[in-house]
Amino acid sequence: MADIKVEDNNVIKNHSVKKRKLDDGAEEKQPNIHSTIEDLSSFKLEKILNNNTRSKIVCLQGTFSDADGAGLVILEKYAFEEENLKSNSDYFSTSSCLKKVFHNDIYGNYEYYPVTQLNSIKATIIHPATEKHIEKYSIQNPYIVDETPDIYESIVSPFIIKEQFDLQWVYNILEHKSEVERVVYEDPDPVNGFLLLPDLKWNGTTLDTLYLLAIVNDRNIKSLRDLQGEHLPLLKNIYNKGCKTIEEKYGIAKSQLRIYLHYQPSFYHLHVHFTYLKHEAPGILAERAHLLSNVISNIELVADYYKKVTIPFVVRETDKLFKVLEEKDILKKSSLKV
Ligand code: M7G
Repeated sequence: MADIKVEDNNVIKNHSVKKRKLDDGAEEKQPNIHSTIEDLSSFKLEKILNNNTRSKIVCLQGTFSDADGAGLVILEKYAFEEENLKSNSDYFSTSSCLKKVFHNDIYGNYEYYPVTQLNSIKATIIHPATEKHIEKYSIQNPYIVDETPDIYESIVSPFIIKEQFDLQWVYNILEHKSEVERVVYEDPDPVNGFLLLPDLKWNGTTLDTLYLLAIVNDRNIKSLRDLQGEHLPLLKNIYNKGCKTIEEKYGIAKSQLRIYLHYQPSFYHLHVHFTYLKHEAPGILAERAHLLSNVISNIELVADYYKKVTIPFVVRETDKLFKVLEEKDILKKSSLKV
């Protein structure tokens, strides 16, 4: 039984994340709330982990009265769908309601309540949430680490192997056990094949916020660091077939796509992000996103490029890795001689 310590102002609460031992010694995962939850009335809020007023996302930590373990509820206001606006439908119907706040000469301020179906909020629920999930969704100070191959091999790689997020959701997708109907393309080749589907962050319909994920079939590639010459056919396959599928299905040309890998990723099974260039998706900043075309080009130039270079990445104060790097004095040192 592992304990998750949840700091709620001055109160520390312990949530049990029970893992029952099965006869063969394997651990059975604690049941989650997803098969029973119908509304959020059972959610007891304990802490607001992050409230981003710009992206209009709030991350809430709490518990569900009918289930054990900590839960995270992430609420996000949707972007406007141009198609809905253009169709002139419900936005401008008499079923909507306009309340005047004030007006002054030609300027008026109103609160507008469109019909319910235009008013939905995206809700992502993670249950049972681990300490690492709570860290990931909490607001924290970021720090840049210049990760040399040596720092990767001696500190980061062993840490990742020990502490990484569970990849069960990835394997469920690859084994056609989850999100089967969401898959938009599949190349079953075990070496160069992948699956393309809408990312968890995307509802799959609002083109303005298009976000798909290509997940490779090969289970041995953890991240950008592992990529080398032999992976070029895989990377080019993802680039070409991913773009072709998105153009055919969503009408968005490859010149309008931002195609990238994260370093460090949260999940260490190689995947590539496809987002609409117009959409400022989370995680597109220079310190984390590596454009796929750039990655391909670097490897074409030097086959083991990513084994040799320093790759900066961001670590946050409450990440366990932050403490490890701090203890080894890595955060103070810059690997670059300037
Ligand atoms: P990442 O670069 O490892 O880390 O990307 P990030 O989450 O910090 O960006 C993993 C991507 O997988 C993210 O874009 C997630 O939104 C997405 N993702 C995570 N989960 C648990 C799921 C899932 O269950 N289904 C789908 N379709 N996407 C997911």
